[in-house]
Amino acid sequence: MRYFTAGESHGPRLTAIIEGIPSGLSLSVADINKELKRRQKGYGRGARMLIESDQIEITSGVRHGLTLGSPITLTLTNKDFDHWSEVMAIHEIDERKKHLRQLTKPRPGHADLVGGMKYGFSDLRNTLERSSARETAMRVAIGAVAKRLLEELSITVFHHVTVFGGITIDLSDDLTYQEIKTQARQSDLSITNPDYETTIKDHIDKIKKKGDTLGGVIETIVLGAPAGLGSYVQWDRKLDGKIAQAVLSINAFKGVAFGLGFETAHLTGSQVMDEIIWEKETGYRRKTNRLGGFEGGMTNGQPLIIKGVMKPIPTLYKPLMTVDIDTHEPYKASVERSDTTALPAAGVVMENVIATVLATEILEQFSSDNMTALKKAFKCYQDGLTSF
Ligand code: EPS
Repeated sequence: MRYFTAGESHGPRLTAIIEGIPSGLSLSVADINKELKRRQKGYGRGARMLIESDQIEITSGVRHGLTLGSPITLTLTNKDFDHWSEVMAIHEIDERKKHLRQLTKPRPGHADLVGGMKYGFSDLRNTLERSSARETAMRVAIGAVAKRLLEELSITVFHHVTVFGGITIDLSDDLTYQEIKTQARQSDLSITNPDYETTIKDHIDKIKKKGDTLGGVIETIVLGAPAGLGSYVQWDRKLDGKIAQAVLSINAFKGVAFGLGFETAHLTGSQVMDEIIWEKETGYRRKTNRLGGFEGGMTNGQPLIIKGVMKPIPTLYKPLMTVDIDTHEPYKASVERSDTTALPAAGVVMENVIATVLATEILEQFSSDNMTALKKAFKCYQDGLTSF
């Protein structure tokens, strides 16, 4: 399975082509739209989300509700393009209008300056438009297709926010995975403890008034992944490495960790490893899951626990200092309409990029042209694990 995304934030539309999904997977516009809708929610977003109501169009690869095994084309219209049709016109425009929404004061922390230096732009909007997190809408759409495939194999992916703008959410030890999933989904902060809702929302409101932004930590959990996805035999086949790359490719993500992650630096080996047990019905299991479901770059059959840290959004209404690229004079950075925080939305993106990596890995390991063959190969492999 492979894919590409294309499209600028305020351009006419976003597009993706996915190749390698087997035939016979049930897939509808509604399957994708429900994920897109989740990404648009969340407390702290800016006005853009009031303009967009993302609705996918599938223009190839699906017939009568089932995939054909041929490339799947997805398109998403940017409604906001109606307000940007001249600024983002594909055709030549009047020289006098080229300054419309021109960006010459790069925002620290964004791709603006380096992108401009690298591609030789006098208008940094040329960088901003593609580096914008708008692109993640399409990665969620692709992930929704991947999730459909994973669902057929009884693998589920969900997330919750564990640190919101510096506030750590105490997680009750008694919460089941199902409760984590449903509680986070009910919360517009993606948190599992309602006691924190008011405090965090007040915090977001205060930060917004100050013209500043917030980041945090998101934990994504995968249930149902069998042992042995990925491989230790070559560096680039390690699945935790592939997931780390995908998570770090999400706009504003600065770190990723598995299980106890960075905490392991403060612990001894006996406090970190997961003891092995065996039972006839289930085969091998672990007493604990401190390593987050990975050993030797392979899944070990435990739930996958993946944490990602998102920096605060770099577009600030109270801007930091920068340098104007026309004059080289110090200036306040450009102020673009933006969000105070997009942490809950980023959680949906994180779920979906991880789902995409897992689906890709499964299709590599159990290469199948149709879903019946895939399910059979997958089941046979799982049976082999239980009887090992
Ligand atoms: C973004 C800036 C804002 C966000 C945008 C990401 O867009 P605008 O400049 O149009 O207000 O709303 O996110 C989305 C459009 C989206 O769909 O998530 C940025 O600079 O990254």
